[in-house]
Amino acid sequence: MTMDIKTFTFPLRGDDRGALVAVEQLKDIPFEIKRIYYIYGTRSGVRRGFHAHKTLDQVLVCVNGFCKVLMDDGEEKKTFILDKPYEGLSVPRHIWHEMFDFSQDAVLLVLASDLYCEDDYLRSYEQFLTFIKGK
Ligand code: T46
Repeated sequence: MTMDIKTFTFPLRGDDRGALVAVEQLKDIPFEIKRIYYIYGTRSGVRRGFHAHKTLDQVLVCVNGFCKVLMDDGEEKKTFILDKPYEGLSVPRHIWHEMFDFSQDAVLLVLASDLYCEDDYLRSYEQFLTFIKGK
């Protein structure tokens, strides 16, 4: 199986005043955005995530600083670096993900296809493997 992770380069609409990036649902990313959240002030050495989602699709954008994202579909693992405020990285449903190596100034913006629902999380790796094997 090859992991279907997409990267998006958003159009830059800046001018001599500085940069501006706009992201539109169903145009720049392939789903309707129902929720936005962001992670910042992550302490050095902290690793976050450690879960997959049953139905949620997301796009991550590191709008300041940088961080890394490990993605795992149960067979293959890939690590991505997010360090450009005009680039998005998809985290599709059914992908185990971990975010790490946050720079001190990192701001990780997340565009999500649905509202927060704790029942959508697969928070243990065993639960994740059982879920994807039963697909
Ligand atoms: C994900 C990665 C990329 C809420 O109440 N509402 C929300 O919308 C979110 C995202 C979280 N929470 C609560 C749930 C926990 O009590 O905030 C607390 C911290 O969330 P969590 O430990 O899940 O954070 P991360 O950084 O491990 O994961 C987050 C998202 O939860 C997750 O969906 O894919 O970022």
